[in-house]
Amino acid sequence: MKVQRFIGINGREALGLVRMALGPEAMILSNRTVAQGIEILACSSQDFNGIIESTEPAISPPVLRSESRLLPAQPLSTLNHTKVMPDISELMGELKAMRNSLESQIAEISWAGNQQKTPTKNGVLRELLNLGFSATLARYLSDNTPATMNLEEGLQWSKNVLIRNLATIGQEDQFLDQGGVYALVGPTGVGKTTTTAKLAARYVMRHGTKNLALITTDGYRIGAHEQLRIYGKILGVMVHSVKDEVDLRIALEELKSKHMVLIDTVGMSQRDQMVTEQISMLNGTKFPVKRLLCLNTTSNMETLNEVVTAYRGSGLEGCILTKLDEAAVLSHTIDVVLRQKLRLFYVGTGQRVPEDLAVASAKSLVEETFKKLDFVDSNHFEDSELSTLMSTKSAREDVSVRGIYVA
Ligand SMILES: Nc1nc2c(ncn2[C@@H]2O[C@H](COP(=O)(O)OP(=O)(O)O)[C@@H](O)[C@H]2O)c(=O)[nH]1
Ligand SMILES: [Mg+2]
Repeated sequence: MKVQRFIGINGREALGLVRMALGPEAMILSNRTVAQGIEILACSSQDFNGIIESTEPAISPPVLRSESRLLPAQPLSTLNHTKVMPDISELMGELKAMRNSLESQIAEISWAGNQQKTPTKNGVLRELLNLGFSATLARYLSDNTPATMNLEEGLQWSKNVLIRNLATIGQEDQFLDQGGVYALVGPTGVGKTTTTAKLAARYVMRHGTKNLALITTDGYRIGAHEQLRIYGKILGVMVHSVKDEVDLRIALEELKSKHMVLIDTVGMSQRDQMVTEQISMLNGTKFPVKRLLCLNTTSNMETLNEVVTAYRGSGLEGCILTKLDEAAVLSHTIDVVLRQKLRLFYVGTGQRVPEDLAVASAKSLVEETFKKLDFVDSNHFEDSELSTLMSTKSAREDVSVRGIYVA
């Protein structure tokens, strides 16, 4: 039997790799959480059938012949002068692997048993996974789906839970009329400058140019200042450039009479050490700078999670979702925003300034996500695959769903 090992960053990806290599009939032998994600051991169905057939005679005691392939079944004491010195750490490793595998299999069996009794929960889980939600959130919602509901009601219930738990600003006046100092932060190219210009234009339409100021900290890239300066010129709002914390303090002191100050920051990868420095620069002034994280909705879930974790610092005021017009799915973003408990301010729906910006609506975002329910692609899960996916440790032990209210 040719057993192959597949590792994916999550269960979905690992299963996808198995299917791609061994086809839809592949036999999953074990699955467990490893440092890189989820590991699945699998073989093709032909190989598996082969081994079943070849081991059938083993019901009667095997005849031990020296040339036989069954030789390893011999008791250790009869092995020809082979000195067996088991390495203790190797043994411990194997025991641990066996324990993990057993734990997974027991979880798989008990999970499958429970799900058979509750087909609605099973259906909700399958559809949420197919929509692209994380195993953790899908499982949490399906576990809590009232057992009396049918599938349609269960999915509607899940939708309502998601809508209720997504925090938004609701009305735009909560942001534009209250004013304050806001900095748009996030990785390069997510749309910080464009969104700053969109917000500035919205403010000007409501309150005029007099009480608005724009600041840019993007002094690294050639022409980066220019981008915001051009928008500022069109709007008739002055743009101030700052290099460091001292500059920022001076600028904010000068602009303290302004009702709204929008800061466009330099973009940097979430893996860059400078993110921490940027956060402390923004927190270092006596004027409270509220940070709004721009999240690119075309990114995958792992990247979004990493971005939020890196940019969170001592606390984000909220987030702005960008590039909704380019995103094939929104489940990833909703999942991360919900589990990371971020408040949604706006959504960017295109490149046009200022038209392509809307106040975030939890209902529209969730409705849009569920429109893909009938969408069947290569990632579509079958019921038979769910128990494997849901028995992995990562799906069982994640605590990030704890604050989500289902009542
Ligand atoms: N399709 C689309 N493009 C956007 C959106 N927001 C920004 N962009 C584009 O993304 C690119 C990078 O935007 P920019 O504001 O310079 O990103 P920054 O590096 O974060 O400041 C530009 O080409 C923008 O026009 C959006 O909501 N939808
Ligand atoms: Mg920029």
